[in-house]
Amino acid sequence: MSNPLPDFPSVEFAPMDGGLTKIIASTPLGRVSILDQGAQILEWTPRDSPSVLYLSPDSPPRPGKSPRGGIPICWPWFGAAMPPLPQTAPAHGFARNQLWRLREISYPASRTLSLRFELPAAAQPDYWPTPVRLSLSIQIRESLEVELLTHNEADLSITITEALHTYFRVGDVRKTTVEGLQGTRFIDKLQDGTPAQQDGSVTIDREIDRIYLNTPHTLRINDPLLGRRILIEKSGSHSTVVWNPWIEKGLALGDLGTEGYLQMLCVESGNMDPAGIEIAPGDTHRLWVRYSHEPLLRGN
Ligand code: TA6
Repeated sequence: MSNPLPDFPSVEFAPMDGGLTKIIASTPLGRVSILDQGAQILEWTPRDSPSVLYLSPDSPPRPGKSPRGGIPICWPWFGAAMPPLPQTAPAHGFARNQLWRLREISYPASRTLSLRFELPAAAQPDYWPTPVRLSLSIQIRESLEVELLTHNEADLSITITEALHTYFRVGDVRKTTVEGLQGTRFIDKLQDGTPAQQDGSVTIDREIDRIYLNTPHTLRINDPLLGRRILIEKSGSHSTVVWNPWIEKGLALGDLGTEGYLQMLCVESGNMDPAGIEIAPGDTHRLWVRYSHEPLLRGN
């Protein structure tokens, strides 16, 4: 590791172009960097493993545009903005393009660090006036825990769709598999939303863009090239997206280089089923994910 981990948790603030700030949280167990815009986790490098998240070198942080990689937050809608939202409303919601505030740094246990960010109410655009409190908590241990809380302060129910749009770094996506989705139904966004069923593990040999429904359970990403298995445990998430743009779409994105698609795989946890999640007045919806990693031994 170029920059060795400290003996004690520490937090540094690095100014970025466009007045943005990168928060670098280091502990003896790993390092996480977070952009204040979107409270977007950019990198997570555990003590004994290469970076677990993919971050495109061709997508530097810019005001109002989330970098391609890390864990962008899709909220309060997933995918394209649908009427009655204005056509100018951004894909995947506005939360990832707004400046969040770092509200709390705590050390819940030795060698552990926790940070909590809040989206200021003023950051909510006029076309989405609903009084809601949105916060993101990040806990760094051997694993990385991410919790997105949506507290409905309105006196009416609200319905949202949401995702932690996580880009994982893989050795070669063509040799990577996703386990835990076998037998589940999915919406294939590349086949006009045609419903289908997953047969066996998910393998990637072309563009893939699927919303797997009723998938609250733990998933595993097997990466034989990096000799690593990534585990995704979650709660408050009913659906999972698996996405890789492959060659053509990867080039068309313009910020993934020519071969970036080979080193990334999005396995997104959230509630992307178009029906969404309904939150009653005064209630809080909790989306929680724990990412961890373990060696992938040959044959297992
Ligand atoms: O989650 C998959 C997806 O909805 C794809 O359809 C593609 O649009 C991807 O998100 C990237 O979205 P972004 O707005 O970050 O470029």
